Amino acid sequence: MMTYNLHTYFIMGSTNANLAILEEALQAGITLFQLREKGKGAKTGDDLLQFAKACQHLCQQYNVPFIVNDDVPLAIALQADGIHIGQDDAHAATVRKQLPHAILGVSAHNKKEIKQAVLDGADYVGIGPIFTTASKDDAQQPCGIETLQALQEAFPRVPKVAIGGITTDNVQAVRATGVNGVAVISAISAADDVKAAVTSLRNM
Ligand code: 3NM
Repeated sequence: MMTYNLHTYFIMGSTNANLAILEEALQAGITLFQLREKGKGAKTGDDLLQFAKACQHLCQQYNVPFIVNDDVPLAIALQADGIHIGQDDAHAATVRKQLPHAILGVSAHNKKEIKQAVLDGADYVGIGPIFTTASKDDAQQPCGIETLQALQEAFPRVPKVAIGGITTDNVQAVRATGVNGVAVISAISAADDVKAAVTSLRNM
């Protein structure tokens, strides 16, 4: 498995960003990237394959692992560095078998789901949404910093990335819980200045 760092994890798809934004974010020092191609107008088929390849190529240039959200066949076809799945996606233990050497991330919302993710072979868990998010249609209720803190204390050695509504204004409070990293879509993809946004998120 490729070594990876959850610290400043950028997630995007062609519906909320583009290759220029990804390259700027890579230049500014994101540590991990996830292609999450969802929502109205999402690419499919060969369009998706070509876009994914272009994202992967950029990530390789900056030595940042390339993770695919949800799409196991795409991750296999591209030999992606990792795959991230939610609770409603394919079963984590099955994905672990299909991609034995990939970084495997699993979204989890409570102690039970974290325990199961670890048993299934997850390398890290995504906890969220921490705050209200406009970037995920089917997001659960925000859990807040206190729940994140409690989950961190319950499983201090399980690598965790916090997600959902994280911005330069609240990232400090999120990092103070001791989680390994923060994952964002809009704080980078919708920033007026992508470089400044990544720099702030990294340094806070
Ligand atoms: N997953 P933004 S919240 C992709 O709760 C995703 O598991 C979430 O986007 C979860 O940084 C979310 O713009 C959206 O809030 C994150």
